[in-house]
Amino acid sequence: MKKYSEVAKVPYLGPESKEPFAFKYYNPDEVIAGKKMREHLKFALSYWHTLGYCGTDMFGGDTEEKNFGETEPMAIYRAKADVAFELMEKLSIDYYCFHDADIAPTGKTMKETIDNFNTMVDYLEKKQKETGKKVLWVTANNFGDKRFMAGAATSPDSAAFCWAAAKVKACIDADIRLGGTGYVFWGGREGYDTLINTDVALELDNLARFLTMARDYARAHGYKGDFYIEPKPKEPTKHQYDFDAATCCNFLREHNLLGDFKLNIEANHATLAGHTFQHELRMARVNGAFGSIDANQGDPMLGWDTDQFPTNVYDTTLAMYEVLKEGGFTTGGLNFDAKTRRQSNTMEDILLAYIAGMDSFALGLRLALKMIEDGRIDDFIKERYHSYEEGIGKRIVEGKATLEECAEHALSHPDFAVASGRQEYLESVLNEIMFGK
Ligand code: XUL
Ligand code: CO
Repeated sequence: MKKYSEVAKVPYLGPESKEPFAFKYYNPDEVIAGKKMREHLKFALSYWHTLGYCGTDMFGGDTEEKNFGETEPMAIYRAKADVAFELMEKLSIDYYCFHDADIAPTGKTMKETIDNFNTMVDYLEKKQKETGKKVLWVTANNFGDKRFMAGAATSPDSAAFCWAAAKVKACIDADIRLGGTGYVFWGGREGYDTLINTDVALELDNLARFLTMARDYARAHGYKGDFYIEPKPKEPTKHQYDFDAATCCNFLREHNLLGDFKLNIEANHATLAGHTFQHELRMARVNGAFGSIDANQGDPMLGWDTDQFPTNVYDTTLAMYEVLKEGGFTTGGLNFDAKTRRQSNTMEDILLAYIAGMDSFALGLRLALKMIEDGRIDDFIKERYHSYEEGIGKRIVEGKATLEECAEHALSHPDFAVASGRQEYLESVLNEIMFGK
């Protein structure tokens, strides 16, 4: 197998190819359904996993090294940026996403940390100009530092709330400078471990106050993009307030934030909440809150966030079906919030993991288009609800029918049988679409 340094740019060689460092399904400039694949998919590199994570787990330390030959802190972070852009180039990835803490070293004081951050934002801006790569979204790491051990916006200590505000302000400034179209809030420790020490009502109201302040600051400074909440039910806290898509939408609606705020749906967070990835995407869509995707997958045998590169093509197909039904991404895209396994500890593995994830979504896109063109599934759903297109059903949907009228309908009409849902048949149709010739 080739070395990382020997791979200049990963080519598209098609499904017949056996070359490991080649795309089999992702052909970035191929136009399908009126758009280039790179525009349908809007892939993004996650800075934290790709340039930060070194294989540590609960029972053991690093298995790889990501200082890229440097020893001085700022030089290390410049080297990480160089490798990020090199990887995007090799992989034909157009976007990247980062936390403040991913791109620059933490200083001794908040001021020094923000100065380091701004110096690295300058560096990234220069690299963007040289390469044409873009920021998909920025976020603040308001969960790693011990000051956030009890939360950031939902901390019992207002000093932590303000510390978080300083970091979000710097990140919004960076997002605006770098031309990002999204800003993410993942409530890493916005939740609780036990109710016997927690004022839930105050914490939730403070979370809304924090998001409102951030929105108002960003809009006043010319930010035109979307804000996204990223739902996750648990980990690191026992219970996180942004449990799932439906919970987040209710919270955003209650606090008049829906519209400015949408959702960033992560596959592994969906499964931790006891939902499918497609369910979370659908819930975001029906609430008018579909924004962006953190592409990864969990392990059904493990109850934590394993952040694996997505390779389950059923999931990527049904996810891309939701994206296509939504009319595609606007501000959002597919960010690989995914890391290589602890034992996949080389730079070659990072390339191979991205190729696997990108190809799985590219194949998902091709198959989702096939599903829509085939039409049997959409037609079945339409037909299943046809009783709402005429008579009493139509009056119900139009909001004209009363309870008395519906009751009268039941009394004055013959008995009826609900038609079969045909689940097994439809599953076989999906298999035929996915695996048939
Ligand atoms: C954590 C997670 C984060 C967010 C950004 O589970 O998904 O990486 O995407 O803070
Ligand atoms: Co995520």
